[in-house]
Amino acid sequence: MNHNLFALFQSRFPSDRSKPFIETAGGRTYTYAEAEQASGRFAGLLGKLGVQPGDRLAVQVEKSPEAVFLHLASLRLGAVYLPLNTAYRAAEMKHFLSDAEPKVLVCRPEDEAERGALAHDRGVARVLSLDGEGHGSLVEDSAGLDADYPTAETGPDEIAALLYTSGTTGKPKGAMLSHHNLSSNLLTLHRAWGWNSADVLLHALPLFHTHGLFVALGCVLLNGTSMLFLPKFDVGQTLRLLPRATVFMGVPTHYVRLLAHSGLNRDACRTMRLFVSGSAPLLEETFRAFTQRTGHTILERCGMTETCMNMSNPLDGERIAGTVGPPLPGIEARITGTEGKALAVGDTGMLEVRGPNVFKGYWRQAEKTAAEFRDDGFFITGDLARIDERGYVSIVGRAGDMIISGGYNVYPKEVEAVIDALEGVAESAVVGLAHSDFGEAVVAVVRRQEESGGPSEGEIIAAVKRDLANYKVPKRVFFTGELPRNSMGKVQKNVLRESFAKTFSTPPEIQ
Ligand code: MCA
Repeated sequence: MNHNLFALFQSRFPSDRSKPFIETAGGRTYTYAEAEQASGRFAGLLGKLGVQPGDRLAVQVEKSPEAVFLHLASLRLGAVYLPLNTAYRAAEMKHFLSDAEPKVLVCRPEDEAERGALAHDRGVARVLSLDGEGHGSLVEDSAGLDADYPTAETGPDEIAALLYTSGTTGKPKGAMLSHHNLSSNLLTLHRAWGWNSADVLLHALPLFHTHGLFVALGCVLLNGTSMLFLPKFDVGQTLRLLPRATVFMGVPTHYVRLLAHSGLNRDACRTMRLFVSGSAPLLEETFRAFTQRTGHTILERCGMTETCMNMSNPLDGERIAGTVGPPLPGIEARITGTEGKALAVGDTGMLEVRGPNVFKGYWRQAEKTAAEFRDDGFFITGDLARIDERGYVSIVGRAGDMIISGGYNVYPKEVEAVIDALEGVAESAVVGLAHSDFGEAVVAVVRRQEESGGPSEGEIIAAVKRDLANYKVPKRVFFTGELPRNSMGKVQKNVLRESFAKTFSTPPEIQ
């Protein structure tokens, strides 16, 4: 049996390949035949460029149907797909390209010169381009190639994708996801969420993270049906297309913004059967407001880059606000205290999970991988949680200082390193403060070497904007003469969160 994820997807394509797969916001439709042929041609080109099974394929491109076909091509080749957030700046890309050592990089045409130089300096054999409209050397150079590319035979534990997730030390680590990690989890989700032949997904998520690339796109591919495909989330476009969809997946910010628009009502949701939320905690007020407004109860689930999905509220059964539901079938969850001892039902501690969905480890980081697994194979998620008597899991916090802003993980150390390197800055502490749109917003508290001298708030924000992805940039920078520390000398970020929460004004109401 070929465990290649593409082979599984292809086995579920409609026998009539002329069936629609993607309909873009502009109304253009791509069939399953086009997906099969384009991904075959792309695989043929990448193979000609020397991409072998196990080689990394780095991709930093705008969301487009061709980007989906490129992901399928990578799977067909048995290559390791490395999707990169389009907001990543050159400084971040240097790390990814040095660490992953991809054979080929596919980037936006406008980035080709700068990213191309970075890539060549790090031994990348070839740089191809792809823009949001489906043009670029990837498409041109593969145009005449044979579309019938034989899917590589892969074992279940071979790596299908490498997704970087920052670490508390600030340097992102590559999470290795195998073909079986993904196929087992997607088949579980497809069943658990009741996918059927009438389903149409409204896809408004980016394609460079688990939620949009595996959970949303993967369920559609397993279902062999179509999706309405937005280049990025837009409230108006979403409301326009909802009456033609049956399933929507989003982060809490999507739901907050939809609720802020008077166009969200029962009529707009008349064809919908399922709204899924994840990537960040859904506020109970958002959960309730959405039910009141639309009559639909959001299904909140929980996952990680390292595990894809772990828990989910039930499709049929009570969906409880503030919980992410019980573990999915085939996945075990437990709460542990110090030294990994299992705690009693209802107690709060570290959430650990075990199952076929749990990744193969961090790329070239054996020690960090070992540190995050127990001897019995449970993965230490870093989330603080409790499990109630019905088995429903509630995430109550995070062990580290990680901030989740609009569904993206932000690790304070990465931002603090940029600020601390600035002339005139003595030290900084980055925390997440409540934000009505993004859930949490990145905020920096800075102690300057001189009370009055040193960089201004605007200069600090500009400096971070230069080096890091836009969503990591502090929304505010506050100055202080002293950072609060505990007896061990560790900065007390909880104290900062309390003292600055009052001063951090929430943004003007969204439309
Ligand atoms: C954009 N901005 C943000 C964010 N996104 N600021 C903080 N947090 C964000 N997430 C800022 C930009 O820097 C810019 O500021 C301004 O907002 C407008 O940028 P734009 O790109 O237009 O923003 P947007 O279109 O409003 O995007 C907000 C968004 C987006 C739709 C919530 O962030 C998004 O699509 N989030 C989804 C993330 C996701 O897919 N997460 C799944 C990860 P300025 O103008 O000052 O530069 S997978 C995962 O978490 C696990 C595995 C799981 O369980 O799913």
